[in-house]
Amino acid sequence: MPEKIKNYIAGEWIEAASGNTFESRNPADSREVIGLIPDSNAEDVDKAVAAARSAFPSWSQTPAPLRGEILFRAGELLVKRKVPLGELVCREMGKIMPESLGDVQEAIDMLYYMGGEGRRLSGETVPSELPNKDARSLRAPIGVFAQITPWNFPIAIPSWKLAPALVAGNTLVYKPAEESPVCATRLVEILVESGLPSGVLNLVHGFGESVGEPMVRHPDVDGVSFTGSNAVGEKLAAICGTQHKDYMMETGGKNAIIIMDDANLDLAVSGALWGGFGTTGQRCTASSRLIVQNGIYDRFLETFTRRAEKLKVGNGLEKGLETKIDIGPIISKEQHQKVLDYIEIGLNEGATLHLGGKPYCEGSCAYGTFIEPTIFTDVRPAMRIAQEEIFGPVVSVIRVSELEEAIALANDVPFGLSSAIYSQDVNTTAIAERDLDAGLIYINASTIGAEIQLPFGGTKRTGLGPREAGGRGGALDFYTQWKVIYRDFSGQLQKAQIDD
Ligand code: UN1
Repeated sequence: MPEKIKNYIAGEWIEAASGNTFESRNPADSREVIGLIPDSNAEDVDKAVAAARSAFPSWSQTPAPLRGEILFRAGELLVKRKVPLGELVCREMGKIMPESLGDVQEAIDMLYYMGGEGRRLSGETVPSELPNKDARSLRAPIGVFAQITPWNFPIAIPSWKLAPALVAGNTLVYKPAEESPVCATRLVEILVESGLPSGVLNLVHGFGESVGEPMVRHPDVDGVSFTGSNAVGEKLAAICGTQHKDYMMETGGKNAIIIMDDANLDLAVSGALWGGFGTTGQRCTASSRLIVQNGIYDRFLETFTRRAEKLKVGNGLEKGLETKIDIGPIISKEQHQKVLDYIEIGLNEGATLHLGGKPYCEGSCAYGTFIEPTIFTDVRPAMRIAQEEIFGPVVSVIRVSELEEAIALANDVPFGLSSAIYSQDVNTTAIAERDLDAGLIYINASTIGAEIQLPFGGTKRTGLGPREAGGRGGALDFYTQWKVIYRDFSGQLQKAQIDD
């Protein structure tokens, strides 16, 4: 029997107002239903927002170190449950076991980090221009945030949003992706078990139109954080703009690795395989373009192809193969079709299908949504497969002759999330650091694998609003507002800026 999942509103686990449910299924084997999920609507959203609003005064006045301790305890529980949670990530979202454990680890990192921020939410104390007066700034909580998370990092990305917002003293209404609701529920349970008071975090399951949009439009919501498609992010930002809400939208990438003639070939190939096919290409940071210099091109392509051919596609939980599978399924039938459509588009545009390109259906994989690792060559930079986010195991290889040309091509896409370069020349990599237009730059490393203690996000259509993750300069700037205190203890009227 699939588990019956509930919403968590005002400190209670309850069904959706409609009483309806939808299924969460294993993308590696669609015969397996993992949970029956509340199909919520605006009525549930209203209840959740009301609960968050009424919890705000007391939570925002709870000392930040105590708020941080709750997050720290949640981190410790995640450590204890890392393996069963990793298995759930693998089962519900499909990523292979080492990456599923990594997903949980990223949340542990974030909870520990934000736990520490409880004792560090610092502002500035500066001298006043007047005697017997002091001047300082502090970070104040904002209010109720609506948070919407994607399925591709079903534990990690929720932690990026929940942890900084909570340590900063805000209260939340939270809608996880409909594809990974059981993972999100486990994380919320852990936060509740760690001591989060009723109403501070409210979980509402459901779909974008019936839950996400009503959350964003709700007049009592002060700010919105969303990770997902560019189209939805822009639409939600527009709503926030007209309602004077803060927003943070993380919406995609079309990332490139530049491989220069002087690169360490094996290292560059390993990075390209990990960035291109890791998580089945379903990362905003995936390396979907490989921009390779002429002199190394043939050797690179030969080695890259030989190693890509050996990648093992399959169900990451298959007995005996848990550590041998390299590429899991695509999250859903719709996404599977979308990736296959892009392969068709690439062929129609005249690119050469160098490897893969077909659904993978061997053995029990017939019940899942798998695709072979796919490599396109003879890709012109203007082709759609080189411009649009595919979110699948599809990599385009592009040949260049100069560094300047490589950087210009890497930048010539609507997104600017993550760029990488492999070269052993310090001057070459310094120029790349300066000229690559992206929020994350990797030198002699792949485009994936950002760490939580620095801001995550990018330029152009990759995002709107402040950066995710990190502390100052990142998420804490979004989830707090500055309050400046001038305290005059002179007992006289003192006038700043006025000559007496
Ligand atoms: C995403 O792809 O949406 O940097 C997030 C990385 C991971 C997070 C990716 N730590 O690849």
